[in-house]
Amino acid sequence: MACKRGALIVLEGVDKAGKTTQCKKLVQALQQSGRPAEMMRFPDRTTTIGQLISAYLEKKSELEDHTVHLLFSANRWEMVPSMKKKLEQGITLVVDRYAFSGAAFTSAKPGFCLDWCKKPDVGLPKPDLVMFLQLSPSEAALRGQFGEERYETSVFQRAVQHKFELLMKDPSVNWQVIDASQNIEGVHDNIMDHSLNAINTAQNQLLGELWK
Ligand code: NYM
Repeated sequence: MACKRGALIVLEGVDKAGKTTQCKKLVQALQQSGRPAEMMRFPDRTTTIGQLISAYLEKKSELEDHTVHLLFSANRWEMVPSMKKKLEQGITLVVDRYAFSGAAFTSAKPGFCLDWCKKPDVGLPKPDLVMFLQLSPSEAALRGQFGEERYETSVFQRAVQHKFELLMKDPSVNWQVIDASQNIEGVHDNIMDHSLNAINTAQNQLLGELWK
């Protein structure tokens, strides 16, 4: 019998919500419990496309807004063959940001509608679970200054939060909101519970297509 597929698990949220810390802890906990798991992140800055994106985020280059949006999407599509292969091998993928960040960040710019922003990512592997790490702007501010990269201002992050709220209204995606204001272990326990459920359910389901 073919082995059971892994689950595609995504963590989303505004900056400083603790996504990267929680992704690492989740992968470690899954591995320790004997479940094969690997972490991925978008943008993946290691590819040729990812390097263009990275230079843009670091303000070392300028890119037209539609162009960079399509590059973020292309950076996901270029990873699809290896993602599918790993999932088929029974590896659970824990992903730090995905198409939801893509749509939320670009549509927070003037002149972009959410619908256009979602289009390039239609048909990507559909996550079995998307956890949104919820943190109020005032709590995020307590976690220190924003960095120097593009988009790292509180005004822009509020606009992004609003776009995420619109995306979360879509019942075709398995959204779970996680209270990210708890301590690291509390947040982790919550994330682990949801992830174990998703892994069990995904085993018996085909991988879906996002927003299709
Ligand atoms: N970002 C991330 C986008 O604008 N579009 C996308 O599709 C993705 C995946 O890039 N501010 C933005 C969100 C972040 C930045 O930051 C990447 P980090 O710290 O590498 O997650």
